[in-house]
Amino acid sequence: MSRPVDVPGLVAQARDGRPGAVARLISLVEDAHPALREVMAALAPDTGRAAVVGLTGAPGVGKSTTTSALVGELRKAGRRVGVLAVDPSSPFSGGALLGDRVRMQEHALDDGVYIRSMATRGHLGGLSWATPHALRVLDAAGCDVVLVETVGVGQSEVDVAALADTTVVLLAPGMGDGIQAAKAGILEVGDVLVVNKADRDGADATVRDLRHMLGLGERRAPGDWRPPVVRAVATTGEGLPAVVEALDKHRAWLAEDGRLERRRARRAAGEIEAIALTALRGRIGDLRGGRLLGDLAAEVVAGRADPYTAADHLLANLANPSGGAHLVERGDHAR
Ligand SMILES: Nc1nc2c(ncn2[C@@H]2O[C@H](COP(=O)(O)OP(=O)(O)OP(=O)(O)O)[C@@H](O)[C@H]2O)c(=O)[nH]1
Ligand SMILES: [Mg+2]
Repeated sequence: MSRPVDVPGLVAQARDGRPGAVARLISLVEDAHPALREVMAALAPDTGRAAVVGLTGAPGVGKSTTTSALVGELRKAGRRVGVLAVDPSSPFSGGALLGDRVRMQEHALDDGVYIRSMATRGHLGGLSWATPHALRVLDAAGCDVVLVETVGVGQSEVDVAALADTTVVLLAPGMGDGIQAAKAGILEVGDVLVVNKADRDGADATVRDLRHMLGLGERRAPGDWRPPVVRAVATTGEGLPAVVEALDKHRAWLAEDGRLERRRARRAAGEIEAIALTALRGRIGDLRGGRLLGDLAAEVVAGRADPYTAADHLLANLANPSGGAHLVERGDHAR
């Protein structure tokens, strides 16, 4: 499966913004390819420039349409844009996101735009390291802004916020969207709130509700960020300049007082932890020819050991795999 990869060559091409190389590198991420370690090492010096913007919101609220409109707006200003459409519910690329790709086709021939769908379900921990790795690739490839859209499922809203420098929460008029978002804790992660579909009835009421809710939750110190509520019609591009302005303002606010560095340090810590945990799981799986965990589980099921003792045993074997201590021989299960 893992055919040899010319990492230095690919990385050099990606740094020049060559789409084929960027695509190949992100595929390596999706495949959890063994060459990733070398890829990430080679990319590291070129990362840290891109502004990462996450877009989230309920299904159908207009995330993809807004992403596409944002690309158009950012391109007017000559900025290089990456788009990562992340589907945490699917192990396949494309699929659910195919429709989005079609919509994105107006940007397909623009070499200042790189668009990619990515499936992350194949990985333990879902988004946990695949998306940050793909962000590194796009960052090193010279994207000024990377837009990350997730399919609106469950916790992914909050996950995407943990990855982004700036999180855009999209809402639409009606359906008590604002209230639902507040309940789900989505409003808290929003640095910019966009009321999309403002061409529909009820947009004013939704904006008012949101401002009210944000006011209620307010315990802000001077200098704290106040999430602006911006009205937009993604299908026509109306309001999109105001969205970009809000993103830039948030970016400028982040640049003060080391906020951006702190956010990124938190993100890097999560990424390191995710890699370490994945490695740890792999090592646990490999213990005693891949049988130790199963053997211990059988002991626990049979009532000959408790799960804590079994876990201690697993950890002891990790620290000293050749130690050869056996749970049963040690008599930990005495009963
Ligand atoms: N009237 C109106 N329709 C919109 C607007 N923005 C998006 N739509 C429509 O709403 C539908 C859903 O838009 P998408 O952009 O696919 O929404 P999404 O949030 O990406 O949806 P999922 O990826 O399925 O969660 C499409 O039919 C869009 O054309 C808008 O501002 N006004
Ligand atoms: Mg979509």
